Amino acid sequence: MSGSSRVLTITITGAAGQIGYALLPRLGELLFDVDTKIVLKLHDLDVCMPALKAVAMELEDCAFSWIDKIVVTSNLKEAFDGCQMAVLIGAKPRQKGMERAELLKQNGLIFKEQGAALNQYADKNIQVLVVGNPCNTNAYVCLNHARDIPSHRFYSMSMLDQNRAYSFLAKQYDLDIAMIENLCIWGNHSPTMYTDYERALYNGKPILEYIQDRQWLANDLQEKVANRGSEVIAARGASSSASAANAIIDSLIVLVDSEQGYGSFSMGVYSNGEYGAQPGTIVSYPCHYDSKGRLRVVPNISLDAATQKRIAHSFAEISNEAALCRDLDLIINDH
Ligand code: NAX
Repeated sequence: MSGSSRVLTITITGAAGQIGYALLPRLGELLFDVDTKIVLKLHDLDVCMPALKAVAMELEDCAFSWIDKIVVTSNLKEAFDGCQMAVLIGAKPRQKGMERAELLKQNGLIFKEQGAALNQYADKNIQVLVVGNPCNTNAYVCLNHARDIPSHRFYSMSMLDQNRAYSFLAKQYDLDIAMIENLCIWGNHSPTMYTDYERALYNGKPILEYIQDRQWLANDLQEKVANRGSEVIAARGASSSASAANAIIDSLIVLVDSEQGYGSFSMGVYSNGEYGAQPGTIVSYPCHYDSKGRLRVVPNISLDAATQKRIAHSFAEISNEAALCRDLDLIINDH
């Protein structure tokens, strides 16, 4: 490393894919300090090595001052050795006609292997963001095979859903998106997720003071957020990449810098049973940094019966996926 004092080692799996391509050039946005540089470890399957080498060439050709070194590998030991932050994107996509159980099984095997490798080779203070779907359950499998790494260091991404909700709301009511806060996602990254508009703020005041149309918020907004991924696939013939990469950057910024004075944000975190979820599963909640600088689920949110019911439905889906993983022998004992 030339003349700089710190390095942050970040591993990206599935780096040769669509999201990887949109994400990698933006990772410099994580550095708030010019003295820090990133060692980038790019992992993908053997068959993708030529494509991944090309991505590395392009990154070199960007002449980024924030890159210390790029490692291209299909070997998990090399990928995770000393890694301080991992973004697990690599996953098997759902094929036409594939049962959800089969999808869970194929991905569960990937995340089981990666959890064990993280446990063996990564820095024990690592933070792991799981993006590959089904991301909540993949994170659950992964942490269960990384028993020496604290479970609360595993996250799944719900920031894209949050960003979609911000955007739909701003567009529908012609709002300044920069003035919206605390619009968070509860539950699974799936159509059962719940967008919590009741606690959202606009210009520091409850958004419900500005928007009277509860029908739109309780129904249309929910559907729009839940269906946006499919809408992009239908239009583009591929799933969201640029917006997913952007949401990864937003999530990582929250994780690397606890001192930005955020309000609430959406993150799939290790549940201790908050608000009735199954303890040990990975659940998206409104999160914040508490007074001690710890990332926590926002406490004492009062939920009316209708909201509670919707959230419970999504929590139940996460529990069912966890049970399926146990049936498939992807989990031996919960943490
Ligand atoms: P691509 O198919 O373009 O790329 C996936 C990459 O993963 C490929 O290069 C593939 O070779 C690699 N891969 C597969 N198995 C692997 C393994 N065992 N180890 C390492 N690499 C492996 O998909 P892309 O569009 O990049 O999407 C990746 C994942 O993100 C998918 O599972 C997708 O469903 C998920 N998403 C999650 C989102 C979220 O909000 N949590 C939103 C975007 C996206 O849909």
